[in-house]
Amino acid sequence: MMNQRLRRAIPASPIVGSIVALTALACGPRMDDRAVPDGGDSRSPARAVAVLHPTEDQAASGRVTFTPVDGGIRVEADLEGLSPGPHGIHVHEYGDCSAPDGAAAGGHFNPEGVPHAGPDSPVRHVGDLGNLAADSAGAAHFERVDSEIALAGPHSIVGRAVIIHAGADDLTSQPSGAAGPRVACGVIGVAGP
Ligand SMILES: [Cu+2]
Ligand SMILES: [Zn+2]
Repeated sequence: MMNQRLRRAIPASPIVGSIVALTALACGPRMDDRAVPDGGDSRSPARAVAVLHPTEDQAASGRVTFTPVDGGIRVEADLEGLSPGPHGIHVHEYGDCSAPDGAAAGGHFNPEGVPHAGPDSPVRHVGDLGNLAADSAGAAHFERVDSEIALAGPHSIVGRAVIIHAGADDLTSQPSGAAGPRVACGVIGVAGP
């Protein structure tokens, strides 16, 4: 309205025309608000979190956080309700924990299409985080700085799922380390401050 009135009042002024054009630019979408061409999001959240719930007939639950640090993403997991010993921990492809056995989360997150391996192997699934160790009470704390996973771009784990397995990941068997059934599942989302 205001712009139209200005144009009518001073129809020949190039200065007003420039101001109108600049105002339109300033009010339009900013570059960093636009989605990147691959449909992802160029902005990295400050932190991501997954709250893990037990699959059917299981008791494992906990929380995993993902925080950007020098050298990668710090992964910190705290679980309880596990059987004592090692348990495979992976990021799986889909953020879907709806199936009773956790199967809807799909296979390991593997955007590069490479074989399964251990977390320190130079070639591995992005989702291959190895094993965490539960104590005699069934509690586990896991911590690792990982250089493959990311919170933005093609290796982004946001919107996917963390799965904990009944057994150990042997870090070699294909396609998923023979870690056994899925005992806990949690969707990875953007964490609050
Ligand atoms: Cu897994
Ligand atoms: Zn894998």
